[in-house]
Amino acid sequence: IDPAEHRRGAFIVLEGLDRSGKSTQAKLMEQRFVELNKPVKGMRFPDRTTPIGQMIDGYLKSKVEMEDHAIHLLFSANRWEAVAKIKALVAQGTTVIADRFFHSGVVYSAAKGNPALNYKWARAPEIGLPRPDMVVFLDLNPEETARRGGWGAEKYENGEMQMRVRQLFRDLGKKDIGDWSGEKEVIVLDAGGGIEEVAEAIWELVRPRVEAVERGERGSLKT
Ligand code: 2DT
Ligand code: MG
Repeated sequence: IDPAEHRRGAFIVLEGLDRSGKSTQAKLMEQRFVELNKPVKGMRFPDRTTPIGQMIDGYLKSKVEMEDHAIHLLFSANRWEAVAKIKALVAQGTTVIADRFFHSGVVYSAAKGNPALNYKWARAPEIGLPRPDMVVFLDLNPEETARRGGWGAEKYENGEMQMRVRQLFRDLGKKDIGDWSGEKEVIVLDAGGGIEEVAEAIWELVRPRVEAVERGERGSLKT
């Protein structure tokens, strides 16, 4: 038996402000895996294709209003409904690259400044979700992302909100995940360079982590 057959895939998440290049970079990372003949699957959150995702889409497009806690729980539910698929893919050895995951959930809700919805409350429904092997935050000044255009049509796409989101992500860059591994919640990466330059910088971070997963050093997916 080839032990490689039993190795799990990695679970990698890209986070960033709107228009920070996440989707482009997720695609480029996916291509690297394809070129290396490693099985890979891209996912994105919110997944607007499910019934819950359609409700979220309506909210983000301001077609419906929703109470802050209620929409938070829908974003979370939209992840929970994908858990079985993520676990199955990873277990079969496929690396999953997600464009946003629960850190966006916690940070965007906490950034709203609703005193009844703090970080701790927002984190609670995410407890038990698979924990990514690595979360990379593509750090960019909101003034720069605004310059890239295509911004302002959806909820949260305003300068003030984006500033708060950025600050909270940067704070997570200093926060330990709390399991004594010394790993941080997110790795903050300067995403101000060109597309290829940023892709290379992401790959330099991700590759060794993926290789550690492949060597079996990181055990099974944590929660
Ligand atoms: P996209 O532009 O990437 O489609 O995201 N958001 C996202 C939340 O508020 N909570 C979440 O849990 C997630 C995954 C970030 C649409 C917006 O939804 C925000 C931007
Ligand atoms: Mg967006």
